Amino acid sequence: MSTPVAKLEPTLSCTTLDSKGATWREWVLDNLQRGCKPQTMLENMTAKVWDIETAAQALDEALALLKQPSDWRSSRPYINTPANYLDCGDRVAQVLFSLLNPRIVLLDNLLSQQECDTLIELAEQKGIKKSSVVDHESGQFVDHDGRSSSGSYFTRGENEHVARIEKRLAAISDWPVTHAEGLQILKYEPGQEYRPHFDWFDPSKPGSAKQLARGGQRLGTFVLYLTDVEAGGGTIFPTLGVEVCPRKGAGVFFADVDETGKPEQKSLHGGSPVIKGTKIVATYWQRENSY
Ligand SMILES: O=C(O)CCC(=O)C(=O)O
Repeated sequence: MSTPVAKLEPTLSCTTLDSKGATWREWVLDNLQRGCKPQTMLENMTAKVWDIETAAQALDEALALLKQPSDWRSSRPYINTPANYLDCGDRVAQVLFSLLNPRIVLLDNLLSQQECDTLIELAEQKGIKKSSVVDHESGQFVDHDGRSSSGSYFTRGENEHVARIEKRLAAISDWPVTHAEGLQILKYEPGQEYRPHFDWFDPSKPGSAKQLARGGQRLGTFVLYLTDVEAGGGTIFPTLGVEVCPRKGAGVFFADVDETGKPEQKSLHGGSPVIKGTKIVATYWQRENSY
């Protein structure tokens, strides 16, 4: 027989666990005591009245109450924003916007103006070519109508400049620098865009196997803005109705997977057409495993 819920240390704060009433509290505690997996319970809870962050918090509170291990959350890059300024190790960025679910954080002053210019110069020295996309069926890089930008790739740690920026991004998102692809530079002239897409690889598509075999799933994305853009060129999240306007030195981070590690449907995003000016961004993708 399970321990009666009333006998569990009532002094522990369970604000979130209690927020949907006694029946939910009992359901959560009872199922955890029976050995149900928190991830499965999270799915059941979010299919009913809970939103994912609150449900996850309620599960954490219940696990603490039951003195059960609390390491059930999927491990993924995550930016904590306890204050409006974020110490990046070698500089301080300012938090301008933060969304919990899906996790999106907009940071200003992530790169200095000089760092942006140097990254562009280094990319131009390598050569900027028409961008491609990964074909879901074949796993090959192919041209695509939805992506009219041009770009260039750095390998991870290719030079000191790139390595310093990667180290900073890894530090603020608490994710190893080894678990990431090299920076990708994208350049958009007026009229060019990147239509809405997901950065995660769809495990059900044959072409994803090749991508997933090296480094596993993409878990988090940074888009770093290397230029100011006069009009257009925002990073759009159509499902959320959110648009991030480019600003030189700023960067947006978003999670590609949810709390349970599943592809985040709300991470649908794209680069809207540039109307006036030139938009140049650096994209940094963080992987599940060493890449
Ligand atoms: O250009 C942007 O704002 C977004 C870039 C993007 O969607 C990507 O690189 O996956």
